[in-house]
Amino acid sequence: MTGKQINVDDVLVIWNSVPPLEPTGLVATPGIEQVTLDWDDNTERDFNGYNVYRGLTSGSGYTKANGSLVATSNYTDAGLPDATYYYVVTAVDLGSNESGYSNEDNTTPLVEKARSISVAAEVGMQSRYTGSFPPPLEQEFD
Ligand SMILES: [Ca+2]
Ligand SMILES: [Ca+2]
Repeated sequence: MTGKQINVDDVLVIWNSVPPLEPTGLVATPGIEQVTLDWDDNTERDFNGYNVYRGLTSGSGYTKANGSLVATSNYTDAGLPDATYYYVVTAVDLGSNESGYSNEDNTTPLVEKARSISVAAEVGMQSRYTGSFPPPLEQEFD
């Protein structure tokens, strides 16, 4: 390594001594045994990526859900057992400085088996009743 490269590294260390701002606008949306997360973009010049943290209680006990850093401000957390999940995300810069947690959001993934039973129940009820079926259930069957 030349002296010049060492100097550049020194500058990066100074540049990166400040962690990114915590991400904002995190929203968790349930899917079938998965959760889709979206949040606002970070704009730091030394921004490098995001980490996604998942927990089973609000406010603490999160574990990292992603492997390598997430490059874009969204993430799909797939293969989830039936439970309510609490999420926060952080931003990481090129110096590996990590922000504080974003806002927390939580959701409960849909379960494939329950969804099938609900569809069968709806079809059965529609054949027996002439009245309109409660509309909120229909939103789950996109
Ligand atoms: Ca920084
Ligand atoms: Ca986003």
